[in-house]
Amino acid sequence: MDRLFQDSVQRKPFSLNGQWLIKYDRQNQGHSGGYQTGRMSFDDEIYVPSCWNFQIGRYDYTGPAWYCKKFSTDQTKNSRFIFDSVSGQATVYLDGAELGGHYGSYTRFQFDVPSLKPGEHTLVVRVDNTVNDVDTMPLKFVDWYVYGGIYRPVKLEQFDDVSIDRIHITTEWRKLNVNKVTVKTVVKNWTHSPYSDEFELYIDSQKTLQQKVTIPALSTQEVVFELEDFKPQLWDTESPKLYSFQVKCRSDDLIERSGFRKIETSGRKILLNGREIFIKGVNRHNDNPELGYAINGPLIQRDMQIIKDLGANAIRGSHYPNDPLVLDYCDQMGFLFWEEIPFWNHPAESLASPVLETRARLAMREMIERDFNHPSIIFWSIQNESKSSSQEGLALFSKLASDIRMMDSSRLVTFASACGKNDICFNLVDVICWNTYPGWYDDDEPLDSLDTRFTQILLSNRQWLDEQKQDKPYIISEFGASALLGVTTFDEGRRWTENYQQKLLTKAIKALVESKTVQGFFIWQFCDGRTALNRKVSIGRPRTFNNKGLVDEHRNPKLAYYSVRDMLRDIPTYA
Ligand code: ADA
Repeated sequence: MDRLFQDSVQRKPFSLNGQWLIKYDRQNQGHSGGYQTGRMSFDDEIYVPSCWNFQIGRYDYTGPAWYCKKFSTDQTKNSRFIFDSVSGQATVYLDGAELGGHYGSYTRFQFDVPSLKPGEHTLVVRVDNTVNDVDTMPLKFVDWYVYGGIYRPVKLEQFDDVSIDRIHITTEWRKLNVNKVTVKTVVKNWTHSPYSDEFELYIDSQKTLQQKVTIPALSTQEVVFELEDFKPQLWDTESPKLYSFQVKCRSDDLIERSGFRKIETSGRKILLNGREIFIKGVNRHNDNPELGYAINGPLIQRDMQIIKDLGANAIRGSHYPNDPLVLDYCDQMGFLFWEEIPFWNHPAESLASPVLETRARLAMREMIERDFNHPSIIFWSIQNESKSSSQEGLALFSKLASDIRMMDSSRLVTFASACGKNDICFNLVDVICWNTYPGWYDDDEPLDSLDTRFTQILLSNRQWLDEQKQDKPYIISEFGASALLGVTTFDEGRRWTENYQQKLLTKAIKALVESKTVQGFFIWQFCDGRTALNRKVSIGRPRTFNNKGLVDEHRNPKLAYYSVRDMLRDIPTYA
């Protein structure tokens, strides 16, 4: 996995990025045609990581495609093939034999091959980004672009005898002080004999603890370090202090980076290290007009700088697990991050599907396992705008909420509701989040009095929450208006102009701050982004883009960007 820091000293990973061959398989003939061997004729070459939609003529391709890469190794070694993200259903074949499959477009998966023989190998991946109306994540009806392909890095790691597979750092607090830090690692012994070794923990390159451990043959075991006297400086938005944790033994090491902060609620307040915070956030798709989901490091860094400059302190990673690079930047730049699974506008019938349940719970587990150590993440979100007013929603979201709390009790649970006062799932969450679009999807009110209308909505929602005994923080997780870059006017009431968006957002933010009803907001959205091509979505989306960005898809600022920046910079993060 590409990170912003060195994640191992001893490992020499073998990158499988670069040129691959690709065969599109619209008729789904690959299995009967023996494509898993990689011996068919191909349509093209393709660079990995990338989205195939950027190949000429493939901009709208949805369905299966077969990727193939040949590579050579020179010694017999225990091998692990790691895929950071592949769209939809991936099935991986090595030298014609199936290694396994994985469903879920935005998380990491891997396959282990003990004692891989030296020589030339053929790696084939069948990638299928087909979506339907029932049990895919996301569904066919979605307001962003479901790109296809192998769009995050692929690599091969090789091990002699053991591999240190994961580090999870948990903190036990005594009031606002770190009482104990536990560094839990998972170690795999690949060999047929027990492995005994001294395992060492280094914090910021200082050897801190060590212990002798024996891992039984062919098994996986936890090695746990407990730090009773470690008193770290805390991480916060102003001073995002990070520490490096290296666990090493004779034949492997793994480095993680983390920080220490306490996030909790107290009545309606959200407290970071005991201080009440106000969230000034933007929603961001990890997308780019030339690269799609394969948006790279420099472009991600630039987005982060633009958002910092805007005066925001938080980012919602709408609507799927983000690239680990985004999270690394958030950690080191002091952003608060909301992460969610691609559960978007699923109707009640779909929420009852056992296949969807399995997929959603897997996505949640993989996201939390992968991103557990990022101090920037404060919210795990169950879903966006799915039917949380239905019994089907309540049943499934209850399971997801308890899955989250079982895996990680140190963060806040939420979801973005579009059901408003009909929602029956607010008991499941720590923070109530509500998407609302006054002045855009409802046109009851002239733009001039929109601040009054926005305030009325907020007050009435808060009052309703009080009646429901939901004494919890309340956040507006989406609001906004579309504007086409360059379309300006003297007539501010004209939709789609930069002026309308500017006025709507400034009035909304004023109401959000002055009404004192919310603990924060996330503007929809940071930048314009490509949306689905089907008529149902694109008919209301000029250029087939969701145009509600503060900047357009090339990150050129609209008028609203400057006005919002002036406002956000003046809103303090800490009360
Ligand atoms: C929804 C949804 C977003 C986007 C937005 C809009 O609330 O969560 O993904 O589609 O509406 O622009 O309408």
